[in-house]
Amino acid sequence: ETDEINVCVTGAAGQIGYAFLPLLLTGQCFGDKKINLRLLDVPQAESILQGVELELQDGAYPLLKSIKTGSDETTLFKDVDVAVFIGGFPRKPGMERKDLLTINGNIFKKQGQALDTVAKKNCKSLVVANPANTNCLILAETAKSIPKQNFSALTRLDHNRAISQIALKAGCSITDVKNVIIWGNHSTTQYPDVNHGTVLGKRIRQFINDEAYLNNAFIERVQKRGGEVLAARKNSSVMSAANAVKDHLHDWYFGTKQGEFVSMAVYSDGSYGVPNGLIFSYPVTCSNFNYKIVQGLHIDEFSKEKIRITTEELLSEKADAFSA
Ligand code: NAX
Repeated sequence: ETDEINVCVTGAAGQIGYAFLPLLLTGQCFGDKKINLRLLDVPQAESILQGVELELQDGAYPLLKSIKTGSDETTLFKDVDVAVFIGGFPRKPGMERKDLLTINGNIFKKQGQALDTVAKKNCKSLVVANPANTNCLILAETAKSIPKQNFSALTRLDHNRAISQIALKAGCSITDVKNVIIWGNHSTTQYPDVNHGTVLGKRIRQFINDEAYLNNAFIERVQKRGGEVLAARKNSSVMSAANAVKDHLHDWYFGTKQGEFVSMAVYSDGSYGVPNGLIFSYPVTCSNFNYKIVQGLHIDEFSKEKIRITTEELLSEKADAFSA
């Protein structure tokens, strides 16, 4: 156990990267570990990356031990402990989902090969770039020498959105709300589930006492929150996404609190009837940079149907991505 950690951020010239790096470098993910930072982006973004590097110097972060920037995965993934995959190809107007899956699939195959070859074998990966679950699956399937449990995709933003909506509705503070779950895909088919959560120690359904809201408006609002932000801000969710990346890494590394769980999209092991080999958002507990899928939760018929819908979508994304 050294006091340094090698972290690579891809898409580091982009928006989420810009908002995330200050959180990383002020110790909010890995405490007071010194960070050897690697920033990867495409060659066309080289000058922007250099600009980011200048600002990182000007931040005078005591935790920033070294910086490398560039567009070559094999150089930048060398000996990494943690890789955060924010870089990807955005959906353009008129583009089919399948084309998006194929383009990003190729990016994640290339990066998976590099990770497989040069990263540490216990390297942990977090995929943010969309379609996040399927990109992560391709990465995990390509980087075969790294255990599947080391790969995750971000659904923490959805999880945080769900907690926040419940806190607003209940008129209580964020820390009073515990154990909401995001199941499935980071997309509008995700299922935000309140059945196992509490507000001030009382079941969410009892505390809020509004079935119509919890079964409809709440779910839809969380599923479509990205669109709501986009419409209002005329730009995507960046600040909140970066914050969720920080929360995901922090809790994975330092662990979740006793009796509490968070949502992470991870390699499915058949839990809750989800087929093996999907990157699926589950309730997890963490300790020491490991997670466990929470077992034994009772899933009612309403929830089963919601979980089935998001599973179907992930299966079809997988079929499209792997048919290319
Ligand atoms: P930006 O377009 O600002 O940044 C993306 C960056 O990735 C660009 O600098 C681009 O040059 C770079 N890039 C493209 N291909 C690359 C490659 N092969 N290797 C390295 N870098 C590459 O997007 P931003 O707003 O930062 O969003 C980044 C990604 O996060 C998008 O895919 C977005 O859809 C996804 N999101 C995922 C969320 C989640 O909860 N999982 C929420 C927020 C966000 O929508």
